[in-house]
Amino acid sequence: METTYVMVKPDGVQRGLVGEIIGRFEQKGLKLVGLKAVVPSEETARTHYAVHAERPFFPGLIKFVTSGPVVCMAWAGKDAISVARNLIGPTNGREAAPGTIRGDYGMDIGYNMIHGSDAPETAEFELNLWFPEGIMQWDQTISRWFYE
Ligand code: IDP
Ligand code: MG
Repeated sequence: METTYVMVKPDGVQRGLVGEIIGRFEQKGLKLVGLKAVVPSEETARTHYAVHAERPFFPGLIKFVTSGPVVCMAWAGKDAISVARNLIGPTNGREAAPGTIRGDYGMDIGYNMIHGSDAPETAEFELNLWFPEGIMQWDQTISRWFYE
C-alpha cells in the first residue's frame, strides 16, 4: 500500500472542479486519508516546488500556487502514486488524453489544476510538508470490493 499527495491548485478551486476531482479519486477506489484547504505560504510553495527553483517559470508558478486556496489531499491504495498520476494525466492539458483530469479540463501547462507526487520519496516529502499534523488511519470496509 502507498499513500500519495494530491493537490487541487488555485485554478481548479476557482473553476469549481474540487468536487469533480475528489469524485474521480473516490470512484477509482483510492482511500481518502487526508483533506484540507489552505492558502499556501510562499515558503511552503517554494519548498514543494524546490526541484524547479532554477526554471524560468518558477516565479510565476509560486505566484500562481499562492494566489488562493488549494485543496490538499492524501490518497492511499495499491500503487497509489502511479494510479493517481494516471488519473491526472501529463503536464500539458492540450496533450493529455481525454479521460484524464488534465485531458478533460485543461488547456495549458501552468494552469493544469492538480498536482500528484511522482515517486515514493517525493510523496513522503510532500505529505510531511503539507500534512505535518499527520494523516488518518481508518478501515475502509468497502475496500474488499476493490481488491481481490
Ligand atoms: P507535473 O505537475 O506534471 O509533475 P512538473 O514538470 O513537475 O509537472 O512541473 C510542476 C508544475 O510546474 C506543473 O504542474 C506546472 O503547473 C508547472 N510547470 C511546469 N512546466 C511549466 C512551464 O513550462 N511553464 C509554466 N508552468 C510550468
Ligand atoms: Mg512533477
